[in-house]
Amino acid sequence: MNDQKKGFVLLFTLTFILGLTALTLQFHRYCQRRLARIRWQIDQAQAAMLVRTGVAIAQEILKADKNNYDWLAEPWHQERIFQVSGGEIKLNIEDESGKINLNGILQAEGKVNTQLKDIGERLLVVLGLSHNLLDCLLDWIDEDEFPRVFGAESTYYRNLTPSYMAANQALFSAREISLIKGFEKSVLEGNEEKPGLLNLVTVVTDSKININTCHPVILRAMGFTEPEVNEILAQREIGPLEEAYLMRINRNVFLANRGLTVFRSGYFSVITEVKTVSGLTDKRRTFLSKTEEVRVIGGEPI
Ligand SMILES: [Ca+2]
Ligand SMILES: [Ca+2]
Repeated sequence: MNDQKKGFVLLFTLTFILGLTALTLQFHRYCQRRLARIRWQIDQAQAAMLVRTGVAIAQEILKADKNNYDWLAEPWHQERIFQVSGGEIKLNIEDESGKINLNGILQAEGKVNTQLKDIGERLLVVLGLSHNLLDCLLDWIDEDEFPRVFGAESTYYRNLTPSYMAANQALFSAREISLIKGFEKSVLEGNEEKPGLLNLVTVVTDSKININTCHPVILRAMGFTEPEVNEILAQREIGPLEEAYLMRINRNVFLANRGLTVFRSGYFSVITEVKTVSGLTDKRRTFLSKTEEVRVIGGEPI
């Protein structure tokens, strides 16, 4: 073989080796990406399994509560942390029946639940807002496109950027109210002095409010005065409330709200904060009904 041929073979071999190396590197990067994707999918599945485990534990905790009241000093309300083989689960159970059901204000065929509407309006006032804001909420939920005096329908929302339409149906989630005119972020999230509306309202209950667990501002919204609320809170530190006690505190207010007041809850939510062994985190709220058995009725990421 002459030198020219040898040079050609060497050049061909080098080019071949370089090409093969490039291909190998490309394949290696592809495998790494695939592996990362598979690891991510396994992590996601692991986190979902931890959430399901947490919810199942919460269901057992609530099933074990068989007394005729629900009160914040009961075991179901204690925060729990579990270390399991797939990671860590932090559990908190909240009482949805301690909140105001916004969907309940408007009943079938557009009929207004006046008792609940009164509570809703007074709640807005206690939070330092105008009670007229409720008109916007009712317009958002009601089927028609006729705005109430202080309300807003699609004509208003179509002029926003980005524009959208009024839902004209029951709220899917309490967070949906951020789309409604007047329900600004500060109203929803609150501040050091005032609780945020999002912590006080729900869309999943039968509209009955558990007076043993509701926030003090909801007691104010029912019509109890501030000194009366303080007395009720002191009593709730000692034990669950009773009808006779509330009649003594303020007979008229208790009777005015009696149809909506309960001492035992039918609806709860479980907040599961999970962390897989590889560090993936997930936080979600799962809604539970305890009206007959304890069953899952919905959920959302937080
Ligand atoms: Ca109980
Ligand atoms: Ca409407």
